[in-house]
Order: sequence, then C-alpha cells, then structure tokens
Amino acid sequence: MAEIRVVTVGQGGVGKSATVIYLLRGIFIETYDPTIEDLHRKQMRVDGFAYMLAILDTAGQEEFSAMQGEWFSTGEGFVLMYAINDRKSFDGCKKLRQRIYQAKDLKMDEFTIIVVGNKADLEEEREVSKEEGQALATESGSPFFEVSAKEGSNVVEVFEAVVRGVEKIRKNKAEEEELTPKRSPSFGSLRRSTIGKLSSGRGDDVQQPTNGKDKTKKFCTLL
Ligand SMILES: Nc1nc2c(ncn2[C@@H]2O[C@H](COP(=O)(O)OP(=O)(O)O)[C@@H](O)[C@H]2O)c(=O)[nH]1
Ligand SMILES: [Mg+2]
Repeated sequence: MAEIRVVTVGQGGVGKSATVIYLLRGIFIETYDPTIEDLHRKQMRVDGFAYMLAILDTAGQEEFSAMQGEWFSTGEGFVLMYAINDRKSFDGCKKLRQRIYQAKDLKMDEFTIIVVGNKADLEEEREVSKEEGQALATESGSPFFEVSAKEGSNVVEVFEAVVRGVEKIRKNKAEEEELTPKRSPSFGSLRRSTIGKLSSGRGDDVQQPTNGKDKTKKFCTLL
C-alpha cells in the first residue's frame, strides 16, 4: 500500500490534534495535551485506492524538534492550519509556510500544502474571512478548506486533498522521468521500464517513498 507522509503545521491551539483525532476516531476531543507531538497511522481509501497515511501531529512550533526536522524534509503533504477566530494564527501561517519551503529546499514539485482554517463552528468569533484564507492558499497553489474538528465538517476532505495532491506529484514525477532521454541504457533505466510494464497497480510491493533516485522505481510501480 502506498504510504504518504503528512505533517500538521500551525500555531499551538489552532486544533491540529483535534483535527487529526477526528480523522482517526471520528470524535472530538476537547482537551489534548498541547505539548504532545505524535505520530499516527491511518488507512484511507481515496478514488478507489488504499493509502496509508503516516501523520506527524506537531507541537511547539518555536523550535524544530529532531522529529520535525526530519519530517519537514521528508514529508510530502503539509496541512497548514490556523483558526478562523484567531488572526494571529493566520498571520503566523506565512512564516510557517516559509519553514516548509526552507526544509524542502524550495523543491516545490515534491510536496503539497493544504491550507486549513479550523474552528469554522465559531462563526460569531470569526477574525479571518474565507476570502483571506483562500488568498493565502492561492499564493501557494494550495487547496483551501474551512473545517471544524468539533463538528467534524470537512476533516476527511482535507486529508483526501492531501492524498490527491501527493498522488499528482508522484504521477508528474514518474512521467517526467519516463520522458527524460537517456544517453545509454543503464541498469537503472532497464529496470525501471521492466517494473513499469510488470506492475499491475498499487500492490503491497509499493514501498514508502524515501528520497533521491530510489523514488523512480517506487513511483513507476504506482502508474
Ligand atoms: N470550537 C472549536 N474548538 C476546537 C476545534 N478544534 C479544536 N478546538 C479546541 O481548541 C483547543 C486546541 O486544540 P488542539 O487540537 O489541542 O490544538 P493544537 O495545539 O493545534 O493541537 C482545544 O481546547 C480544542 O478543544 C474546533 O473545530 N472548534
Ligand atoms: Mg496538538
């Protein structure tokens, strides 16, 4: 099963954990230790295919934990979250997005960011308009959702968008690599095309993407 590494990013208190817990268990947890940085796994079916989401729910954004450093550089999907009733959390998103860009070395074609305004149930306390949220998302070509972990609205849709975004990146990358002319057939290219022909879809042989050249083989098996 294809695995996708997802990272939640956002100021403390915006509801990252509540959103992830809702995805995992379908319930709203009122209080979740704000200092806990947790790794979760969730199987999801999107567009007829099964994926294993490995989700790092980050905590404490002031300094990178060792885990965050590693996940920012290897993560493929980023859920960038603010709360619609907290302007400061929205303003902080640009800086956090910058952190993602830095960690990824600006390789924009290797990851997807989904912009999320949480606590949509608190309409009467709204400080950030939908249009502002959408504009932030448009800047980075990201999908945008307003969600409520409390009511469970749009939570699943966010993670489906992560999967679709990552899947698109993987396909583009695989196509690019297939189209790149090769000077002489190397062991690697022969192996790639063989794998491409033999592969019948997303089998259990699909490994977790790592980095570097390894990806080629794995992406080809996804075609
Ligand atoms: N009204 C409302 N409160 C929420 C929502 N999501 C989270 N919260 C509350 O916001 C606080 C912080 O949530 P938490 O998930 O711990 O935030 P994190 O620090 O970003 O992980 C908690 O008191 C939650 O109960 C939501 O969608 N609506
Ligand atoms: Mg948390």
